[in-house]
Amino acid sequence: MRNKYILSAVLLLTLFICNCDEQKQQLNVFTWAGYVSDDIRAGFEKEYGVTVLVDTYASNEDLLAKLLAGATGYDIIMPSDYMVSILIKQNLLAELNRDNIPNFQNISPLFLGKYFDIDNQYSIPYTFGTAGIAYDSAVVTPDPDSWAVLWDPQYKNQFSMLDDQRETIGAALKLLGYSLNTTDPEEIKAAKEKLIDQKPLVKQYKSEAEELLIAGDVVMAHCWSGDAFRATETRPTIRYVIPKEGSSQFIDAVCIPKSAPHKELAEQFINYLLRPEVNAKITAFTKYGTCVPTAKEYLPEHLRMHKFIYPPKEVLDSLEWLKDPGDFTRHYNRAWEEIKAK
Ligand code: N2P
Repeated sequence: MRNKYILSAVLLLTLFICNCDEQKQQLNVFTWAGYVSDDIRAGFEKEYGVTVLVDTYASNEDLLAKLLAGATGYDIIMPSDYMVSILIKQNLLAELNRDNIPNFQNISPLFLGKYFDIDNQYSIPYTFGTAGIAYDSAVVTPDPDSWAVLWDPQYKNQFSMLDDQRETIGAALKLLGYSLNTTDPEEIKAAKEKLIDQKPLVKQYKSEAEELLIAGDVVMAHCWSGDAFRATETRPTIRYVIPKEGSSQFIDAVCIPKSAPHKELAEQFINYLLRPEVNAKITAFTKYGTCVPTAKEYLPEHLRMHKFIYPPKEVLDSLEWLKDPGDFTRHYNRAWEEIKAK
């Protein structure tokens, strides 16, 4: 009799465990490469008893294309500023329930109320950074200070450009002295021609440029600040410059798509990311800036004020935010298609 009891207890327990396992929620994160580390993921999984799956994209336009094509499985996405505006306009984002995100109060006001989501109804800031040129100072001499170095034939096949239409057309626009957000078809045409001229020199268009730099596949890369910073850890001769003609700056945000299967869990994840000690891990891993001032207490000294993250004022003054060009986007799209097709 006693054995019978034990047996049924064991059976019940097994059923219970299996059932829990079946019900284990899965949080699907769609983000940039190198943005969510294993320990951030694992920390949340452990605490919430869920699974976190991370998938990556190379550009904001890739993310948009996926969502417009009807991808519905994602709970968390990380668009940049101008793409947040576009996704809001396309009605693709869910409104955030702040009751589930009490750590919202940890965010510095400096990163809130931006043009792309004035009341932060749909987005919270994740990181910030710039685009520029990473180069191996042991090979590329003298230290470049202009986008023009990416048109120098002596570096043929030794550098990469971002696989990102706004950034890469943006680099050519800046070299020509134009705005990143031009709506003048002539200026777009000039930038397109510049990039078509450059194409025979380019080894690869790749957004995960740190991989090429670390492997030594390129000695120079058009890339984002944090990725350059990460590359320096393996190759200390790598430096990063924001060209004198100016460049882009960005805030990458965390948003929840309207179609998210696990909205509340996604909000809990956002809240977790905003804990100072977790947010510090984001900066320590991504090498992009933190929007949570108290996270700095958990950061090693060299990451608190690093020049890759905090450029000097005169450099900051030369930076532009990418903006949604509205209907004019089709000119950027077409130029990019033509460049890639050449
Ligand atoms: C990180 C890419 C940074 C995203 N690998 C730039 N918005």
